[in-house]
Amino acid sequence: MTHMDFEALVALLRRIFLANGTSPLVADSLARNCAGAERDAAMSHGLFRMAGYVATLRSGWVDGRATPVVEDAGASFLRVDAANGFAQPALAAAAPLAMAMARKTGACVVAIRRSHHFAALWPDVEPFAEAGLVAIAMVDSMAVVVPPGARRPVYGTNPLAFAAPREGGRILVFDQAVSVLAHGDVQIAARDGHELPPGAGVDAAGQPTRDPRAVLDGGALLPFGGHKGAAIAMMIEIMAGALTGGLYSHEVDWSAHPGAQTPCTGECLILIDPARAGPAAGFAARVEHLVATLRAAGQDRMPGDRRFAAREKALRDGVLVSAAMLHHLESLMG
Ligand code: NDP
Ligand code: PYC
Repeated sequence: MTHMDFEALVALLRRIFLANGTSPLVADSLARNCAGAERDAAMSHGLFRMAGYVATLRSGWVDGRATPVVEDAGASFLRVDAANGFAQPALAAAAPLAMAMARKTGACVVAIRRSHHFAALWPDVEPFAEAGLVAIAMVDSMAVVVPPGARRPVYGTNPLAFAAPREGGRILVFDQAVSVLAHGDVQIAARDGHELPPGAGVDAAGQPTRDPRAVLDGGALLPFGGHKGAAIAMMIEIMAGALTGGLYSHEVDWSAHPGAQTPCTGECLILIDPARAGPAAGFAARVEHLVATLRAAGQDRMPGDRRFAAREKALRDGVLVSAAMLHHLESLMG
């Protein structure tokens, strides 16, 4: 195991993306995102994902040099055509205008279509909360989640991320898949020979299973909370796959591109300026009051706490990377 400086890790991943044909802008964006996930111990979307990015780029399914097009669709609505490229550079292209619109009108919807999202979603909301806005992001993915009573998967693992400013420059963030487990965690469990928790998935015959391979080989994941999680999955399909003009998870068809792993769907981001509801400092204080109440009631871990602690440690000591992973990353250069 080596402790790697975070910026050195970003630079290594950047070289891998460039070596596999992305533009410098896309390489910067994805390298920082993926290294950031590893730094934050968000392992399901950290270095483990690099092989999938590279296989997808090599398959021709995604355009690693796409130039997103930002379209002004109203006082509080931006449409973004990611042009079959990655979602993160598309969001970055829209972000300055989206923030200005949210500040001017109180809110802004950013509707991104034809976008590949293969990452954790918190990087898409955190910067906005750090800038004083409330941010909610939704992405649909690929059909691996079976709705209650259904015989086949229809929904994606559809993450939902929320971030709000707190006092003292801090933020409150959650980011969660709509399935009991992210698909990435099922792949990691299969790789490491671990069982899934009960109630996470079914096998190809629709029977409950704790075997990650059975879920991956024709089985499916289940939404968290039964029909309640399924309703959130449905909302995310509509917000990210319909409102944006993108695809639903069940419409993703990469069969002509062996090796492709990044779903090409849509992303919906909603920004709200809390200053419109009263002084911004008052909103942050209200969020802080809720956090204090939760802690006083006995909840000692807020969403985001674990990641922020991992981030602080990694920025101080370096990101822990195994020799085997470094070797693997080198092998992705060409
Ligand atoms: P987790 O279940 O690990 O965590 C979900 C949220 O709950 C996090 O904000 C986490 O905070 C928080 N949390 C976890 N345990 C506790 C606890 N005991 N008390 C309080 N809060 C807690 O995430 P998922 O497995 O659902 O998702 C993992 C990642 O996968 C996400 O980043 C998601 O965006 C990504 N994903 C991406 C997809 C895509 O299409 N791009 C599809 C599906 C998932 P903390 O992070 O601090 O632990
Ligand atoms: O982990 O579920 C997941 C996932 C799907 C697409 C990217 N990540």
